[in-house]
Order: sequence, then structure tokens, then C-alpha cells
Amino acid sequence: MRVDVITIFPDMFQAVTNYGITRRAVEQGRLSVHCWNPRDFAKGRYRAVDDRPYGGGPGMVMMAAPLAATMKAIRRRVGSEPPLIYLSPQGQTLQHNAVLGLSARQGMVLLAGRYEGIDERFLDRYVDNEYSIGDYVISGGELAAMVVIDAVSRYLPGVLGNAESALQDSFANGLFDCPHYTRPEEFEGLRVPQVLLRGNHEDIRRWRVKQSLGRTWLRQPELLKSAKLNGEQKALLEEFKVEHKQE
Ligand code: 9D3
Repeated sequence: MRVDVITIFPDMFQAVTNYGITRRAVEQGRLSVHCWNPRDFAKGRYRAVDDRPYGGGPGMVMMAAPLAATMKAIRRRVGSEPPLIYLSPQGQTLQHNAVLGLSARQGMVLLAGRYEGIDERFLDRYVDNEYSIGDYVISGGELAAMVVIDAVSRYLPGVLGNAESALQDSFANGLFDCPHYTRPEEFEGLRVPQVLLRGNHEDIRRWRVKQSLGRTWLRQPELLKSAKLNGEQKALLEEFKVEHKQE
């Protein structure tokens, strides 16, 4: 997948290109990230990309013209019109299903804003989708764009190994992950659950499913309404509830 990013802080994107699974995806040629600085397409003595808001008020607004010139340069380079995704506090909250949808595309353009906002006329003309990463304020769109790149890259063919993609199934099917333990067997008086030490793989599998269901029930029960549970899962969740009430 080719991702083009419009940002006045291109160096920030080294956080995805230089670390971890996203770095490996880039090295394997499964993902490429190309940053475009609208300042390079701005006119005038100061190459300004922002100006004061019409109507007054605090802060500055990103100007339409440098962004439009950047988009045209991207389309020329890519040779098509990939969708433009705008990261903004006003967007729909990014969810798993949208991540999956984006991962099926050949490429996309991510627009990371700074300042108070972007001239609405640019958004009207060029933006296809608008996403927020949650109901809290961050200082610009770059971190949100990197969240999109990271989340989407995990669904590109070949990016995750077997172990990682098996884990991913548990969230893809709408449940929280089970607890994990490693050595030592006792830490500050807390012991690893016996079932994990005994090595009965069927018991371990059932314990993990039960824990996933139980934690989802405790922490975000609405998720269970949309998850279609099979007979075994229903029984394990009932066992969890009984044990939970005993404690
Ligand atoms: C004063 C009104 N603020 C709007 C809520 C101004 C404002 C705050 C933060 C304008 C831009 C920003 C920068 N944030 C993002 O660009 C952003 C964001 C976010 O702040 N929260 C969650 N998701 C996102 S995606 C992009």
C-alpha cells in the first residue's frame, strides 16, 4: 500500500517508518509512506501555509491553495486519485471496520492538520472521509495519521506473522484479549494460574476463551451484544459469571 501524507511536520513520520512492525512492512515493500509538505507548494515571500481567520478569533487557519497544489502534485505522482482522508476532531471515531476498509485500498492520502483548522473550501472540494481517533484533544493530525497507518498496515498481506495474526483474531471477532503470563511463577506473591502450568492444551484454550469473554463482559458488555457467541462460548461465559459472583 502506498500512503501519501500531507503534513508540515514530515519528520514525525519516522515514528512509523523506523520502528517495529511498520518498519518491517516498509522494508519488505508492503507499505510505503511519502510525506508532502504544503510549505513546498506555498507562494510568496514567506511561503505561508496559514493565515488569520475571516470573522476574527484566536489562532490561524490552514490556507486552501497550498493544500490543493499539494494534492494535485500527489495525484500527478501517483497517477490516480487515491481517497483523501482528513484526520480531525470532528470526524467519525475510527473503528475496526473502517480500518479493514482502508486496508483493502491500493493507496490513500492522509491530511494531518495543524493550527485551529483548515479552510472549509478545501475540505468541501477534496476530502472523501474524515476520522477522529477519539474524544480527546491532541495538538495536530500527525499522531492520528500515524495511528491510521499503523492500524491499517497490520491488515496488509504478509505484514503480520502467524503468532501475531492469531492474536489479532480475538479483537477482530469483537472480544478483549485474555491475560498473559511469563516467568517467574510467582511475582510479589501473585501466582500464575495453575491451568497454564499444567500444559493441557485443551484446558488452556478453554480458559483463554473464558477469560476473553469474561473480561469483555466486565469491561465493555455492549461488545457482547454484537458478538455472535457459539454454544461453547455461551457456556464458558456463564461459568465465568458464576465464578465471578462467588468472589
Ligand atoms: C478550540 C476547538 N478545538 C477543536 C476541538 C480546536 C482544535 C483542537 C485540536 C483544533 C485542532 C486540533 C488538533 N487535533 C487534530 O488535528 C486531531 C484530533 C484530535 O484532536 N482528537 C482526536 N482525533 C483527532 S484527529 C486530528
